[in-house]
Amino acid sequence: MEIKKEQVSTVNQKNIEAHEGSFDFLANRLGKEGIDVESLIQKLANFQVAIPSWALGAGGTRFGRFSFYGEPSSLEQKLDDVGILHSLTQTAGAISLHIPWDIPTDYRAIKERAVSLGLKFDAVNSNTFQDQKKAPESYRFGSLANSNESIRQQAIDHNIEVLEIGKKLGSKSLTVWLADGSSFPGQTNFQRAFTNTMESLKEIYKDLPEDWKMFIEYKPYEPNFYSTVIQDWGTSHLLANECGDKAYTLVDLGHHLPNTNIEQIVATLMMRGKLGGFHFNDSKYGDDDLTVGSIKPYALFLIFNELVYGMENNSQNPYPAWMIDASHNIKDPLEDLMQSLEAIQEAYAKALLINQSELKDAQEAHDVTLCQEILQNAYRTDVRPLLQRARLKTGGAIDPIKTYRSLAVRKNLIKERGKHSFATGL
Ligand SMILES: [Mn+2]
Repeated sequence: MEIKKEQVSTVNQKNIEAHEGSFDFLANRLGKEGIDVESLIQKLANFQVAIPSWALGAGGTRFGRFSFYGEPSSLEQKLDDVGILHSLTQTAGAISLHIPWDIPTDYRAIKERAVSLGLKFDAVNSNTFQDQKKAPESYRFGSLANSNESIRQQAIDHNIEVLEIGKKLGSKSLTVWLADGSSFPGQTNFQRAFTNTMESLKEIYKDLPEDWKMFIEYKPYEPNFYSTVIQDWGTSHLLANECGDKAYTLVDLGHHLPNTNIEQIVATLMMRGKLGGFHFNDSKYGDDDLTVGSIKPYALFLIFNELVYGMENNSQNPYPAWMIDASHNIKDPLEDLMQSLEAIQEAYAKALLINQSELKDAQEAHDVTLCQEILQNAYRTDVRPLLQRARLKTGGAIDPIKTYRSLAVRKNLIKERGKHSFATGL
């Protein structure tokens, strides 16, 4: 199913009056505060977030999985789903594939389909956290960190194969997340596991094309519960430095222990030019993979404050790769992703409202109260009319979820694909 521009604009007509009223009110206020509303809207319109192929079906937990009807069961259908998201939000202009779940059979056809839907191929993701059918070696006790050389080699070869697939699709980055670690004290030698991981990553890095980046993701626990080899941003940063200029740290919001100051990590990495990518999700306890902004929207805003600051002041840091990394158990995955995109854009827009020079003056005057006022004035502004205007400008929906529902998209997908279609993945 494809959504046509005319369908979106027909629904928009019903909501245009309300939008214009709220937009004019806000634009007037922001204009008086000296904010260039047009350039802010352009920044929002330019901001694109990659959708991972694995978020399009219903996710599961270790207790089971409840299928969501009309799921995409092929790579083509996954592209179509991201196309639906993009046509409504104009913010989801890229897809991130997971290998081996999404190996194309016909590269040319897949590329043509992506172009016709206005989508690019973002980072490709390798998978050495589960065993593949017919693979001679098992990753039960680790992959790139494994003490067994032939297991490490199998994992290195897999990553190189992922690079080859990505090259054929026009992707420009590889994300490596490892489940490697230990569940019991004494199970592994920390130093040898780190060294093995470093040497393995260097082997993969040798095959990285000149114009590619390698993102090294970290996570403190799960599926291993005593230690993980790449447990935190510092370890990832060490490894990225060892590999070279094209290797970066990737921050996943859910991969931190409770109350970690993630915005400070972002600031440090950008200052060092080493923040490569960002995975959005939200959590209450651990790596909960909940909808972005559903639990801690203020923390997300504070992170965006540092991202905006870094994008404006740290030319040594490349433009980060943005991706949603979430898994939805009980909501329609497409609705959930639209909520995530909205929350990301909202946090970004609010961060753009912060008057950085006023904040700097207040910081230097040690006026703590004013510093907080400046941040919270921006945070408390309802920026949704700006997001709506950015979408209108690019042919998206004023209200993506309402439009999705009024076009009965899920019903049409079920009709097309059947009730029990199943998305490949975990
Ligand atoms: Mn992630």
